[in-house]
Amino acid sequence: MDCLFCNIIKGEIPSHKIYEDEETYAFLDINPCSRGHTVVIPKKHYDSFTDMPTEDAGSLFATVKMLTGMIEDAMSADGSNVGLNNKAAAGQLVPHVHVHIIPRMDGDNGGS
Ligand code: DGP
Repeated sequence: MDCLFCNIIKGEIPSHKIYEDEETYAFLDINPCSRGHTVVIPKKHYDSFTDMPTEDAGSLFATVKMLTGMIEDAMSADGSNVGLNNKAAAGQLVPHVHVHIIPRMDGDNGGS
């Protein structure tokens, strides 16, 4: 199966890597909503969040939680949107589960 995010993990498509461990990989979004917008993915392929075993969702969100704090510190952000689009009907464009971390500043007007 040809998956864009699996190919990013394998290094076949370049990415700006933020973090990697045995189970997860994080990189800057190619179309950022704000500076530091990061995408966190499991290394195991699942099309959608609801396809994931709870244990793998747990390790994904452990990485998301750690990185959210680190990214806020690095960007001097006041907060973050942390979100996941589950399946195409909800706006999921890439069918490999992923979580967005979008740093926010007080009064930034929703990134617009
Ligand atoms: P979603 O709509 O939740 O499926 O978001 C997919 C995100 O993935 C979107 O914000 C842009 C990002 N993206 C898509 N293709 C690439 C790519 O080749 N490289 C990087 N860094 N990000 C990508």
